[in-house]
Amino acid sequence: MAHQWRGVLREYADRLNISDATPIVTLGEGGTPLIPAPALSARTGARVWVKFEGMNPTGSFKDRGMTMAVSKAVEAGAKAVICASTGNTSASAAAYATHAGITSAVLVPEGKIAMGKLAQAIAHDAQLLQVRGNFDDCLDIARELAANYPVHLVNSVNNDRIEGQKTAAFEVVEVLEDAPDFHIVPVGNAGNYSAYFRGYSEELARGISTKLPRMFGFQAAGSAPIVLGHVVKHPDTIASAIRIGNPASWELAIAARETSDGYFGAISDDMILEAHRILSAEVGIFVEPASAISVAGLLERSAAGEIPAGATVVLTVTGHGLKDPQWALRAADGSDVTPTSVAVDTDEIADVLGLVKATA
Ligand code: AN7
Repeated sequence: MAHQWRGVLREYADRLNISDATPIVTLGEGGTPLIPAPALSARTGARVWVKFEGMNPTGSFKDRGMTMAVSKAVEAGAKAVICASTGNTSASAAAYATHAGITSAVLVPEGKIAMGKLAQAIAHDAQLLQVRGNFDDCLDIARELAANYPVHLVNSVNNDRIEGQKTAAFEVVEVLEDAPDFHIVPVGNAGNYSAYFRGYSEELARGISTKLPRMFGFQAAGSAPIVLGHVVKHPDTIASAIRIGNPASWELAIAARETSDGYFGAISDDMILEAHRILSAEVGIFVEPASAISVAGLLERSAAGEIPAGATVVLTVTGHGLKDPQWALRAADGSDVTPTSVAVDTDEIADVLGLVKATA
């Protein structure tokens, strides 16, 4: 029988805290492609690879953590899960909960999550509430509810989430046959940054890899608490997934940066959108704006002379472009892109396309 990828819990059963008693709730997450990006290598002189996490079942990296968190919740007898979310966590929690036959409640900041993600959570039958506050308010309330009511918290403050997400680092090491020199991720709650660091640290300890990558994380300039060193009360960015002012994994992330000789930087929304265009139009990978910050971060660090020629760099792009596609229809000058309309007329269309008939 042809081999089908079995999801991260089964593929990495020996590396995770699961047992025969753990009911495995999976939608086949993980096993995502690590794609060479020649256009980014040409721009930087580094050897650049893109870990395309939009290829997960609900279109983001959250599925790696959610298979673990929901499986462990069901093992513990939970009948309901709860999370706060900027969108992707809610879509993932809703899908895994419904697959397990339990309910999900999700709290999202009103009017501030991408339509694709809102649609996913609703399609997967979540009890979705739009809170008139920001993500940080939603997370405070989700934690309070989980502490006082019979609902299981599946935000990344739940260590099971980080455990599941560390598997992405295992996959990178398998493909490259070592850790890369640099690993770049977008940062919101800094859960994923911390998860990659954990995964790479475990590979090094097992003797599978020879080094830790330098972990580079990027936040949106209007929403950059770790870079600034203080909570941002009113975070703002078009990259709604990482519009987070008080990251849950702040301390883990600082420790990971110190151990890996890493870096946190801030990127403007304009640069995020520029990187989004480059990744779409030059590499052929469509992501949501928050994910494009990995590309923007690479270009910024490269321009600053901080990425040596020939270095191996892995960029995680965290969420699929179809979740929040509107940004592709905005030109570099900010105007709307309007596709040209033509008649049902081959000659006219050839002319508009600039095609010249081949002569015999
Ligand atoms: C596409 O869905 O926090 O630094 O509630 O959706 O681990 O938080 C999403 C975060 C990066 C940041 N890219 O990861 C949520 C949520 C995308 C994301 C991040 C998120 P963390």
